[in-house]
Amino acid sequence: MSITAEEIATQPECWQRAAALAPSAVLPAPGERVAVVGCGTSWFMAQSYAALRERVAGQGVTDAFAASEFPYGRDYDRIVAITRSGTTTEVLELLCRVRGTIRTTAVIGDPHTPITGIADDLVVLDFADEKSVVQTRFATSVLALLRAHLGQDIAPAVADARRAIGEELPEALLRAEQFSFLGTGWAYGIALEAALKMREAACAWTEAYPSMEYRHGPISITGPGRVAWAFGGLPDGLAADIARTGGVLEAGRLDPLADLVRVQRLAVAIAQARGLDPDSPRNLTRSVVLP
Ligand code: F1P
Repeated sequence: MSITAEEIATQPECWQRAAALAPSAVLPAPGERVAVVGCGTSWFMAQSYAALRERVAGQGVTDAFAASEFPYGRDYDRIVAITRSGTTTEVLELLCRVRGTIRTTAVIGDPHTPITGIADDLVVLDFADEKSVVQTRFATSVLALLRAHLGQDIAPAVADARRAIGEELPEALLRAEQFSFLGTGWAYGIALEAALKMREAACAWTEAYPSMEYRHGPISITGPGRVAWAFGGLPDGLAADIARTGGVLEAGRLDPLADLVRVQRLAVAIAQARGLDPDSPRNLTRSVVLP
């Protein structure tokens, strides 16, 4: 079994441990104006959290940015930086630049990295850190923590994750040529992460869109042997539109975070079927550290 697959299987326990940190974690209070930043997978978790905090929990303005695209000069009360490694150059540069002007909280996996001396507050999820280059359990544990901190009960998601780990993956998904991942609200960040996971681990052809944007062009890609995978339900009429393309519709019955676990497993399975090693993804390193 690959290390990635082993780490994927530990997610239900990791999510429970992460959620248990919520009461003591230094994270945004209701009403704060917040920017959430990260790179790659961490940026997508930032997008999901931003949508949940502002639009579901009603806790105030919450924007998400790739660390390299942060709009300096905006008036935020706090920046939350998500970074497993604590070494990603763009994140460190951003935190250094705003130091002393905006309060910063770093949610990290490795507590022995430079970020610990730069961020004002730390939330350490070292139990969810990974040997794998490709992120799975750290990212989802961060979102479990943040959801719990917003007052969500993550027990149903944990139960769904157990199902996601135990269930067989459908043959039609294992054989598919292309995947379009869809989601609305916080599930859009999950769709983006699903697409990235499949690219990183399996070099698969994937795309991701807000569900209602999919009709505005991307649906032209879907057809026989190709998959449209919706997280957290489908807007009215979209299932029929996908059926007309002849493509395979995968409409999640699980919590979107747990459905992402199925995508992670699928990425590992497809990588192995293609003779790739999911523990050594092509052209990737654990973090991007620029000179
Ligand atoms: C972020 C990240 C990963 C990606 C790649 C490079 O790392 O972009 O999401 O898979 O391996 O690094 P981090 O800042 O969360 O450590």
